[in-house]
Amino acid sequence: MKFFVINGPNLNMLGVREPAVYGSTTYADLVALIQHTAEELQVEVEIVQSNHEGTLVDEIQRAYGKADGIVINPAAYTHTSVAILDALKAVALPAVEVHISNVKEREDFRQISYAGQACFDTVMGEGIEGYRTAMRILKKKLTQQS
Ligand code: CA2
Repeated sequence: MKFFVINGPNLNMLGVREPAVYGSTTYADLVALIQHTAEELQVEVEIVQSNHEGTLVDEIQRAYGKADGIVINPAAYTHTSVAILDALKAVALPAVEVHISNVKEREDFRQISYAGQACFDTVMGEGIEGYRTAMRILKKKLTQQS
């Protein structure tokens, strides 16, 4: 079983700025957490991060035929990108949306999630631990399917 974990713009800045919102752990720490979780769950994982909408669309398309499911934090593109929503719909892989912060308690402009409309579950407000939760949820879903 293989997962793609896809991260959107500015998540590479984790731990560098805004620790009150996103915590003080770095992007490298997040990558290590995802890899460790993949080992625990006995799944393969490919982790990607891009600041560019088109690259994120390319990565979602690349998952098609290569991965069994996707965990995605589209970051700011969550709230703007129909292209990412369409890509997730196009590949039709089981996908879980994850957000480090609790977006429900933030600004009005964060209240819409386009990508979330193509995901079967959303995890938010758990900090980077939310990626572990999202990966567990995805593994459970794929195990139930097979
Ligand atoms: O809570 C999340 O995971 C978000 O997807 C993070 C996005 C934000 O636009 C979404 O509304 C919610 C922002 C990611 C930017 O990450 C930074 C990390 C460190 C310093 C500055 C930004």
